Amino acid sequence: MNIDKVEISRLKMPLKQPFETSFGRLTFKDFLVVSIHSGDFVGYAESASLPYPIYNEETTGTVSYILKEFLIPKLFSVERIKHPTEIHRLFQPIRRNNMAKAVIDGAVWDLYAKHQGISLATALGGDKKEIDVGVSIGIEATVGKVLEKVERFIAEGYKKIKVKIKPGHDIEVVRAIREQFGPDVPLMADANSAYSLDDAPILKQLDQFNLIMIEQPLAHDDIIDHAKLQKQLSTPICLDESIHSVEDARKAIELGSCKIINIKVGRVGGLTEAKKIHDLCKSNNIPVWCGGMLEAGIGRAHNIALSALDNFSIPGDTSASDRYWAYDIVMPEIMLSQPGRLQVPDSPGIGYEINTSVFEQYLISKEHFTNELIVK
Ligand code: OSB
Ligand code: MG
Repeated sequence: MNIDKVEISRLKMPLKQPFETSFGRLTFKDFLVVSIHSGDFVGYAESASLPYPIYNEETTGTVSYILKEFLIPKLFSVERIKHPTEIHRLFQPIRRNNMAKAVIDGAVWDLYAKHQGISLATALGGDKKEIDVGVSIGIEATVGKVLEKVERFIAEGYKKIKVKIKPGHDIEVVRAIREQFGPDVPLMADANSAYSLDDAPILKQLDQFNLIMIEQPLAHDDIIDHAKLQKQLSTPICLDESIHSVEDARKAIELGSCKIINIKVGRVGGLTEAKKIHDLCKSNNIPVWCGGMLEAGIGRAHNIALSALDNFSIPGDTSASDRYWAYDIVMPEIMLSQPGRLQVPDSPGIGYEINTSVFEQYLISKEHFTNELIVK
């Protein structure tokens, strides 16, 4: 594939309702859509970044900078791309900045699948036709408000209910959900690094509620204390923030820091690395699931394709478009095909078209880059 042009669009989309975690409150998503043009084909991806460096160190501003200064010039430095796995290698000399790398990696994967006339899921090696999905519920002003949301999402058939917790908003929330909805609701809690090892007695109390897992209870950069904590808990620990690469995953598995891994394409630097983590976990009997970063439709479509791989055996956070958005940027919008299930598209690439009128409505700026080194 020869790359003719790269476009970066910056979009700002209001969330239907604020989304709060232990690290802060979000009222909108500010992100980039990168499109990579090659002949008649266009590959798309969206940045997982948030407007503030509160989940990881990246922001939509840093992603934009790294793309323009380093990654796009590097992309244009190669004459032809034969396979998308070359991108991860190409970007290896640049340290971290995984969300910036992932957006080019993802757009090249979509482009490649379109060139081959196959779905992105097929290109990645996934063969599920449908996936089970869950939903993530933020911290609310009252426990009653959390319960209202749980009720609505159970009614929609979501296969996993994840609630955000933080000190002072934990045992009470989980107990109230179990009391109201019973022991069979597939329930988990995500702490986004809000606790330390000193809080082990509180976290141990969660064992009585039979949660599927507790996600990232301790520091965002820790795998040592998580291993110590896992020895004290019967609830499986799932790592999110701590895992940036297949090497991180290998070390966490070796140490016993977790029994489950949440794979986010942006956090690990793209689909190539995401698949490697999937494969490593599979051979170690560690189930994985696809996390979310409040994506709009393009990011959601990538998550659906990745989730078609077989070791994505726990429902992910990829809910339907209407979970967060009044209008989504893709056509058709992402909708449940059956209660709690999404179809994996079989048309080429991500399998969704851009809804240009919605896209234009949320567009803040657009820049394009062409390969000046190529003489046409
Ligand atoms: O920790 O999984 C997380 C959203 C933003 C940043 C971090 C996280 C989340 C979510 C929402 O839990 C997942 C989603 O619905 O996209
Ligand atoms: Mg998380």
